[in-house]
Amino acid sequence: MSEPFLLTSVDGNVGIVTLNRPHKRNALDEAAVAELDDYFSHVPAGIRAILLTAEGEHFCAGLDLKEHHDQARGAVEFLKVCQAWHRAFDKIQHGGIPVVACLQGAVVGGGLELASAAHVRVADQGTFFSLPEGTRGIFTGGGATVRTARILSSPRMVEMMLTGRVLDAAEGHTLGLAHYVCGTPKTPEPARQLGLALARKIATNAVLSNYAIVSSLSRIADMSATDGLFAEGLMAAVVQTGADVQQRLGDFVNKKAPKVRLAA
Ligand code: 1HE
Repeated sequence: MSEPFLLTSVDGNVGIVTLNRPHKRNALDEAAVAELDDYFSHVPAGIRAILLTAEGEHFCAGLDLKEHHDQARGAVEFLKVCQAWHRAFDKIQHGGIPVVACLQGAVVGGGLELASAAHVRVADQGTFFSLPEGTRGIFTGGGATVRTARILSSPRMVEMMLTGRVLDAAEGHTLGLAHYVCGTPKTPEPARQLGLALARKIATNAVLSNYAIVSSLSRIADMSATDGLFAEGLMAAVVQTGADVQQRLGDFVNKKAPKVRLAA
């Protein structure tokens, strides 16, 4: 039997999911996508945030081009592969649990599609982003036209795909592909430590607030303004019923809660 693609563990109430195919630069074959789907369909009880990391020098080299080449898939077969990616990545984005991705090295093609499904992205200085589908004679099929285009804007993504431009960590940061950049190239540990710290902090938020944040914003973006405002009100009304709302508000009222301040 082949080694599993995902290594999973638990750190308190943070689930840690590690892409573990470094010898193939964590390229995603059908089995890998099925493992991602399985994990995010059955997140262990009690997990309140997830850290998505990768073994080796590269986060993810995208679609397994060898599998794709060897299978010489027809149109309908590849449509089904893309739909499997869409299902798995939708569970990451809309599963209700915040996902923090730690990026290093190549975040390309389907690797960028995977990173785009995460809610917070922390990159090390050596991270680079690209959508090389045009040069491979294929097209994005893991959700980039929806998720990555919303991060970058469609015109920017068109330019990136046409020219095969490779963005470095600083450019990716400016464009929103990474929310944080830290460490030095080829030393993913600082980014991983920051990612873990952020995941632990996110895990202290109210569960229903986190659910609303990761489940509703992208969906409301698809709605008309009228529908969006109504959905926002409904979501706020549901979050309001959370078990610890009164406690959290009471802590503020009784001056026991931290104030909002810029970090020193
Ligand atoms: C792979 C893959 C892959 C590496 N599928 N096997 N993605 C790409 O176009 C990116 C293709 N990969 C690369 O450009 C480079 O490999 C990297 C920049 C990511 C890393 O370079 P490097 O020098 O560290 O590694 P390497 O020597 O190129 O690769 C090491 C091994 O990983 C090698 O296999 P080996 O058997 O010769 O050791 C590579 O063949 C293998 N490998 N990347 C399969 N992607 C749903 S649609 C999504 C569409 C896309 O994702 S298009 C983008 C595809």
